[in-house]
Amino acid sequence: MNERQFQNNPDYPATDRVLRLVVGSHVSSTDGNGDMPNQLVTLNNPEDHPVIDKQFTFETKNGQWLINGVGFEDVENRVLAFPKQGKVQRWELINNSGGWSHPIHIHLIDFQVTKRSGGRAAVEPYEATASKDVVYLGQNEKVQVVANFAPWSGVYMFHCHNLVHEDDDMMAAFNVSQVDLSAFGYPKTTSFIDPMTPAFRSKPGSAAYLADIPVGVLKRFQDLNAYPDSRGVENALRGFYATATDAADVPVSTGGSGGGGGGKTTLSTKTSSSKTSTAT
Ligand SMILES: [Cu+2]
Repeated sequence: MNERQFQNNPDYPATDRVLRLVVGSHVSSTDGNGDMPNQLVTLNNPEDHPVIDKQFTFETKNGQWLINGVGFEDVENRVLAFPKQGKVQRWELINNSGGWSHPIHIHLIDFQVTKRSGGRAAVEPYEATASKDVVYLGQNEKVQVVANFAPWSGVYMFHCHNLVHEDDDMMAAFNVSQVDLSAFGYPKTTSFIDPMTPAFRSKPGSAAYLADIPVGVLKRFQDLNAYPDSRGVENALRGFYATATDAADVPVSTGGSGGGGGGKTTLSTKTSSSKTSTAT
């Protein structure tokens, strides 16, 4: 059964069961509703970057689903890209198969879908008007995506989001190099992805600390005043990354030992640790 005829995807028993949101004409409560903004946010697209930095072919070989011949269990080789923190890269995603398609999900970044050749040979309207973190790589298609690899350094996954494919074993990783934050008083080994960094480590649950959360901790976050000007924060980050020194020689800490200075694992080489730190 394939009544909807979306490429080669069969209809399963609940394919057509989706959540439907119904916008009614009667409003029973306006609690929590702010004013509609006069203008919706403009897309924060990455700068123009025509060079293809990486090509990834999604294929099946010997009963496995692989990316450039690598599966996620191949811990020695699964880090396939090393973008620099805060820099723009263009990736080309390739599917030479006429029998399979792959929804490709890239962690950390929001990307701009800029080109599709082969297959449907066009960027869909819904892709052109939004930032995406999944792109549909259809049969015999090549898709180009452009992204700013920010704001965090560290190791992140990218994979096919078809469960059968990602579980066996169409998943790999990329390692975003760190920038040098020592000018801001952070040791060179500080990684903001590391939950064991002392400044961000969980604290003992004393009564005094718990009492400080609503009046002290939350107020400090509020006083950062980051969200009223998110675009300003993004622009400040871009300005910083434009001149920041790459600190790729500094190992990204996985925090594995629990010690402040320990647990450092070099993940920027091919002999990466199996304890790869990943985002959700
Ligand atoms: Cu797939």
